[in-house]
Amino acid sequence: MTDPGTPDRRARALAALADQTIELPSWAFGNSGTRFKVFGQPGVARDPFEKIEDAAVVHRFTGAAPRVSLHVPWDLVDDFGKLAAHAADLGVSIGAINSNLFQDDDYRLGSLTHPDEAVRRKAIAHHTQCIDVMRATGSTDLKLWLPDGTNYAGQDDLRGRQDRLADSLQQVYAQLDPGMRLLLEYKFYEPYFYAMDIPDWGTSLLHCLALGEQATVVLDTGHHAPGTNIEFIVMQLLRVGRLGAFDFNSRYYGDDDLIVGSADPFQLFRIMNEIVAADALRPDSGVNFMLDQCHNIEPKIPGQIRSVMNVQEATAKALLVDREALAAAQASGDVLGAHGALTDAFGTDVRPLLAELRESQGLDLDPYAAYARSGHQERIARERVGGTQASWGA
Ligand code: LRH
Ligand code: MN
Repeated sequence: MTDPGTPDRRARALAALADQTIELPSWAFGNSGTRFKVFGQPGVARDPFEKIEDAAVVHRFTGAAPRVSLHVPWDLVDDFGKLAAHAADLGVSIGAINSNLFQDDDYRLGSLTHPDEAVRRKAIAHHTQCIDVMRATGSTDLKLWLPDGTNYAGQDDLRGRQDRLADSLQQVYAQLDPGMRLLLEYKFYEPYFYAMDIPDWGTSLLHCLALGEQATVVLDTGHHAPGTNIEFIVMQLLRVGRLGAFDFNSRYYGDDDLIVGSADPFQLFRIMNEIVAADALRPDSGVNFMLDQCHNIEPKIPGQIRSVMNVQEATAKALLVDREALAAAQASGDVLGAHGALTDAFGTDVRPLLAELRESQGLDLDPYAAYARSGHQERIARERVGGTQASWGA
């Protein structure tokens, strides 16, 4: 049993954890569900301003969530400068701007891949709008999940769609200002079931390499076939310098968008272990750690607080891996010794270390419990009456 908690390793872990930031998705604060039902809940945000207020509450209790990503058109407002100022007043900032190509009838047979040039032009123009929002909010990340795909073999020419996609992406990429990035997200199935046009990391990477340095891959942890070794993909994308961001969540079967680490905490640990091993936790590593979740049945703000805490816990365990012992065991072919170096760290209770971090930041040692005691949830349930609750898709 290696001792993962040497004073020196704990000190380095505390320093790295103090710099860790996790970006929250605005849509996590709206109602969400499945095709069967979208449930309402008391106190849910009714507009982007209230979504940002909720995100700022998560940051106030965790100290680790200073950015909120927006989704266009779900978060459309008349004045994005005003929204960004509202965020700044609350101690947070606007993060990635997400485009939306998955709720328009014109995109039934595709958007950036559509056979009809006019439809592709419309989808490209949507990104022009998103880039204008970025200029107004000071955002640097344009996040593009491509929902395009086909449902039946032969429905369309797979190669033709790739060629049209490459051309459309080039036209979007050409509009980026220096310092801006295109984050290209893949997904292996849904909303199409025969072929998605960007189904995997390799396809996203190929398009990013063709576009240029400002194009990187988004890895959504819910977008892989069951059993996929996601940390291998993390390692490979870091190795080629093209891991731009994570969309953290967890799943049992499909793209369930559940609380990160709730379904498979060991997988989240293995992912963060590759991040730490590649020294990619640094704020300037270029990896944007974002959540992409839906709290269908549980309260939104506590759900996001628990999510941030889960990422911090997995990160703390990864930072406590005895890397010298691991490297020595790997070099000497000590299979179980090497595996043990990871499982020892994973088995470490890091809550005292995180309590120490929060104490040093003037935060409550247990943000989740502190929020429950704060009465904030009851207050917004009382105050937010009338109007229409924000909802996935509305
Ligand atoms: C697609 C996705 C994408 C977002 C959406 C909210 O499944 O992961 O990142 O646009 O969820
Ligand atoms: Mn996602």
